Amino acid sequence: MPSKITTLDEFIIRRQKDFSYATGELTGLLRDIGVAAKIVNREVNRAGLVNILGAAGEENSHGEQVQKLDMYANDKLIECLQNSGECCGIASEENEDFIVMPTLESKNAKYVVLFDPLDGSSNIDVNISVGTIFSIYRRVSPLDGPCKLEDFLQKGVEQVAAGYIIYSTSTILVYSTGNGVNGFTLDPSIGEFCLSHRNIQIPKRGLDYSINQGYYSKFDLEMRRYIDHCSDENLRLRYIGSMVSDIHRILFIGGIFLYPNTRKYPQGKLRLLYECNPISYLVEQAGGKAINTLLQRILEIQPVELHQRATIVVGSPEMVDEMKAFIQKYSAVPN
Ligand code: AHM
Ligand code: MG
Repeated sequence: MPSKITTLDEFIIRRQKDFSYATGELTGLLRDIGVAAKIVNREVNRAGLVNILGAAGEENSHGEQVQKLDMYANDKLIECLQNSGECCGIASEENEDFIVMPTLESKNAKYVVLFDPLDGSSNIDVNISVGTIFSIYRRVSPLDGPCKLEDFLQKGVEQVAAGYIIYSTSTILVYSTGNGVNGFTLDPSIGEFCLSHRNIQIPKRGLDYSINQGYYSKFDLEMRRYIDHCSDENLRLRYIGSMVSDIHRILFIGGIFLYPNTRKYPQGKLRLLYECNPISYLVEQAGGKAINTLLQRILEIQPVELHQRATIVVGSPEMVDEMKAFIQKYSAVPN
């Protein structure tokens, strides 16, 4: 007899009961994100029809302006989160400043949501998987006023939920509320995310390393030594150039992902709030580790600005520890 399907909505409602203080707001937010993900998924799947439907910046056959997909995803997420009034503010990689949500009289929204609407979006034109990354915090400013910058500049350890959606051969939503990591695959025939990967555990080590090795000569000595070591160990280099996709693979079969400082990006390229923190939270929840190249735990870095960048070394715990030893041995920076 086939086992009963659990939809994302059923799962989050069931999980809500695990939190004695839960009021349903967080549940509502996760559902909003699930709805936005379905809309973005539809559009990502139609991206190949761009010649028929019109390229970004042009008019389509209906005489409407066609948006770039990352801006489209950004708008849809904001729209879905705004409709339910469950959050008091939003910060997006695509917006310079944070957005204060109009407060609904009936609600005293106490969460802020941060996201990268379409990570790796340069890959869309060549049909390579991309993703949406999100992160949720409880506000720290007084409930009776608009949200403030300090609500967004919280350490990653304060996240109450984080996750991503990968738009690939199938569309999968992976999230955690601090009690393990679960994955839900979108069944297009019924339009529902269904529980498909329960309690994801990252293997202690894997056979792959993931880094843009094209920048080898621009990396610091310890990074070059580590890459040489990976090669000596016959590890497989796997780098998609779409962080969500690389992390998704690592969560299931193990491995390590690195985006260190380069000459072009002395602080690293990836954003602390929209990319590094939510991914690090998920990986830690699955039993992995995440540090920067100064050996600080990513989730303990105090953010000072919304679009702050960070270096990152994340993945299977034993591999991150091994990388750490290379930094300790070869880095010119005392740590
Ligand atoms: P984006 O947010 O502008 O898409 O940039 C983030 C992406 C990551 O998904 C990916 O890991 C990285 O940039 C690739 O950068 P690079 O081309 O320098 O290797
Ligand atoms: Mg991004």
